[in-house]
Amino acid sequence: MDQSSRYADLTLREEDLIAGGRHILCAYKLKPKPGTGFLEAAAHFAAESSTGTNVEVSTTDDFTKGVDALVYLAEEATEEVRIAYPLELFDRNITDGRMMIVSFLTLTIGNNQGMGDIAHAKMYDFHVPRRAIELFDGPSKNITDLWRILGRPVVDGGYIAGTIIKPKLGLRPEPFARAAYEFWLGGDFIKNDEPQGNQVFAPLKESIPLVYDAMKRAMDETGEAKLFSANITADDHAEMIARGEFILSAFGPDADKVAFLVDGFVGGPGMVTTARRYFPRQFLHYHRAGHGMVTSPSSRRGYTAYVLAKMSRLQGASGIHVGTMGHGKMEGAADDRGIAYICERDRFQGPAYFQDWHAMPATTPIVSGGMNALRLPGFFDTLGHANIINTAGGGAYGHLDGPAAGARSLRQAHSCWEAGADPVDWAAQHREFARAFESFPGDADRLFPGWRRRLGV
Ligand code: RUB
Repeated sequence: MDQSSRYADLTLREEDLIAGGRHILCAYKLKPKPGTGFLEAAAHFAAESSTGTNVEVSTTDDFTKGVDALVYLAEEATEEVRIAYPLELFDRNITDGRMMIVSFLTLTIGNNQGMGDIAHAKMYDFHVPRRAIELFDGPSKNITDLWRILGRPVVDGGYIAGTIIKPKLGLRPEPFARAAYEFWLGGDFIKNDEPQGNQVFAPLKESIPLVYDAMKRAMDETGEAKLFSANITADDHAEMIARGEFILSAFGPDADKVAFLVDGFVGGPGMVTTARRYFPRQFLHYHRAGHGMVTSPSSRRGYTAYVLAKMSRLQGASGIHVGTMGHGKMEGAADDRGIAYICERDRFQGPAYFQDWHAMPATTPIVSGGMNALRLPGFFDTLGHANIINTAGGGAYGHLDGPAAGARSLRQAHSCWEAGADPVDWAAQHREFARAFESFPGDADRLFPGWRRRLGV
């Protein structure tokens, strides 16, 4: 059944929809299955994503038609489909009238993902009007709060050198805490790797007090504040809260130095909001393991990493992983910069829509995945600044001289970039950075040919 007479209105102008402020707009790349017309498929997609189904139903009335999602742009040659969703369609909390990302997803990227007449469709951008921004929690904390704790300027406070405790799994509480202590001697921020929680060989109630002890010793020795991002991911929100409360009480007077890590993609929006609402005074660290199954450019379904990051800011992530823009081990390229910019800027022109955040606080880009000191200067060039949290697991624990040296090599890489210096010249004057060349010789050969001769290695 062709529903385009009801679910498409190509006379609607995007600038009017944005100025009206009554719709969420979504941009997709969509391909119908053979035998279905492009506009027909797009209209069916909009119907399934709002008030309709594949047939007319007798219960539809005039009010219903007033909240239809409408295709307002359909361009077969570019597979471009844009849909306007009236704000009224989206579910609201009974407790406080606020909007929820789960409802946004259920409608805009829900049943429409499995339709028989659609070969594939992927959302690559969306626009939220000011009213919707008012109705989402947004971040309560971000890098500004971490800079304050670290005693830095609260504007442009700079690079936060971090790591992920490695190995990913298999450390018992004492070696785990020792690994944390050693990194903190040279760096700022440590996160649990995302599978680390309450394994039988490393019970959380044993590990966390030892980690706090390690933090205190490292703070005493360095005279610097330190930060720990503790994983509270769990299926059950009561378990998340129990973990969070235990961790806060274990860190006692230094609980402000604790962030909570949640695996927001596999755990879903409910998990993120549990952390955001129950622990609004902690930095909410959104880890996105698993996202590649939908966000990868090889996937023609789901949504992009840009969309994921933008949703995370609405939900209230203090920071989210934004990839490494082609410099690390995970999939990515230089034009992924927008993933960081939509999180951190007040306004940004995305791939389809210009978004004004109307002063919603920023979400901090977290840069992670295969990073080490040698890769950082190039990364900062690509991003254009260094106001990020970087977690380098292998890049710290894989340093030949151990994690404290690994951490220092990261800081030296940052100061090299800040000084605009040639990295090999910088290495000649900075031992830990130089030893990073020997620790990661494959990267050194690729990025800095001739380094062995110049450093006399
Ligand atoms: C990093 C690591 C992180 C990834 C996730 O370890 O395993 O979980 O960063 O990817 P290492 P992303 O530093 O040893 O590579 O940050 O792209 O979501």
